[in-house]
Amino acid sequence: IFPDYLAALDLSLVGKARAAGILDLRVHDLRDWTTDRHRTVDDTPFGGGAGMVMRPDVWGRAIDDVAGLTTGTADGGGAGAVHLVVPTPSGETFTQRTAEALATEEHLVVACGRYEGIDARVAEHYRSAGMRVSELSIGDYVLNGGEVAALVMVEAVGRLLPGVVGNPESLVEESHGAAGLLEYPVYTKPPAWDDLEVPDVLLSGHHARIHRWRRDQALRRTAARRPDMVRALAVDALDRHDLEVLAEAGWTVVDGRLDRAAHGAP
Ligand code: JQB
Repeated sequence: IFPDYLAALDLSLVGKARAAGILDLRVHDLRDWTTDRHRTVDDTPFGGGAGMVMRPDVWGRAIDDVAGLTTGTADGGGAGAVHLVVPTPSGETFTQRTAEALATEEHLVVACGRYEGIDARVAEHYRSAGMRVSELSIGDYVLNGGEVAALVMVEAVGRLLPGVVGNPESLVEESHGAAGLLEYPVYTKPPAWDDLEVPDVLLSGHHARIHRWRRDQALRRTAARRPDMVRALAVDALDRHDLEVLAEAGWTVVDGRLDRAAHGAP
């Protein structure tokens, strides 16, 4: 019901991909599928409670049309040709893995709700019709509607499409990040800014030392910021030096898994 919220999709990388014909992206207004004078999309929740819920009948007409399920409309693949994505705070977490999976899909429909969300029968109905339906959350915080989540998902998925990110090497480097570490810190000119200098090793031209320094930094950052990622590391993919860096950062191997090193006496 807030199509203007998605105007940002005309800008940036995704906007360029659309202009280049790599991506066909359309924004719709749910109220186009209302039938009453007030263009109503919501009603009170059965069972009581605060707020309003979006009506399944309006959403059903909208999704049938947009997904091309109405006889005589485009696509022709039926429900199986479309993957319906529903941003919701109660969904499974949208991650880079989710983005990679969605990037292989031919046709995504993203249903942006408002109020207390969309009547649960909508997801149920399209699953029963053979459509893949993913109820996804972009993280553990509360938004007022699905539009911002849709922007996040479209950007994350769109940049994985061949030809969207200018330099495919940046995608390769990130998939190293998918090997389970945060990225190392980056620097550019000037080499001295106020009293802050770029670390000497990066100006040295010693590629092996630069590589080791960056890995150390990635390990230290991950150890300090993301204990969940440290615990998920495969210990046999770490070398002796990695384990030394992690030990300095307070992590030790216990029963083949990384764990926070014990402090002081028991
Ligand atoms: C309505 C949304 C998010 C879509 C994602 C995320 O539905 C609600 N339930 C409880 C509180 C607030 C709402 C409002 N709301 C549609 C809708 C919130 C998505 C959302 C989301 N994806 N937080 N909130 N990570």
